Order: sequence, then structure tokens, then C-alpha cells
Amino acid sequence: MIVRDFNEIVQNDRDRVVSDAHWTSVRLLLAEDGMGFSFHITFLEAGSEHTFEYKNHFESVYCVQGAGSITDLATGETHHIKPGVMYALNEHDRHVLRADEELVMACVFNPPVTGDEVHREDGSYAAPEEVDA
Ligand code: 9YT
Repeated sequence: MIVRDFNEIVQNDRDRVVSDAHWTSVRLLLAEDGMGFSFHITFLEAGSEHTFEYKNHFESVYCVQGAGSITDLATGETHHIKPGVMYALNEHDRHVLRADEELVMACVFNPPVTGDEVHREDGSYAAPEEVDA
């Protein structure tokens, strides 16, 4: 069994805390944990806007706290994000995520991220085989 404490990771396991200019993510589970998915708690700064397209991953996201919106760039459809709302990028959907207030999101990635990914220009993370290469 794996048991981890978010606060312990933040204090003592900085390798599992990843930040970009406007978001921070605490990776509770990574590829190395062998679960077949990774599990992150991600904080998106109030007022920030992000264009992502996880071409190599499926991602599911559950809003724990905050307010914002997500626009599906294929359809133009925008959905409100608030606590209790989940979205799943089952078609690797290119999207814009906006945080009107700071968003706290629980995120699952399949395949799991390894911990070394950074967003590329196209908003994706590299496929696991590219990260390992
Ligand atoms: C909400 C969202 O899209 N999170 C993406 C994951 C986060 N950027 C991370 O952990 O890398």
C-alpha cells in the first residue's frame, strides 16, 4: 500500500512538486509508483489562462476549490468549472482552462507522467517513451 501526505511531500519531497509560471502541481503518484496512472493536485493561479492539449495522455480533472471555465477548442463550447465539476479529456481535447479564482484540481493522467515532463509549445507533454529516451 502506498500512503502519502500532501503536506509531507510539499515540505520534504520537492522532486514531486512541479511549477510553471502560473501553476503548481504536487504529484502524489508518478509512473514509478506502478499504478498505471499518475495523480496530482494542481493549483492554477487566479487570473491565469492555459492552453493545453495532452496528445499523448488521457486526463481527468476534478475541481476541489475555486472557479473558472474550460473551452473545448474543437467545438468552441465553454463550461463553468466549480467545486464538484469533473472533465475528462477523452479525445485528447485541445482546450483553454481559465482560473477566475485560484483553482485547486485533482488530476489523473494515463499513461502516468514520470515527473520530468514540461509543457511543450503545443501544450502537450511528451509520451513516456520520449521522456525515457
Ligand atoms: C488542471 C490541469 O490541466 N492539470 C494538468 C496537470 C498539471 N499541469 C501537472 O501536474 O503537470
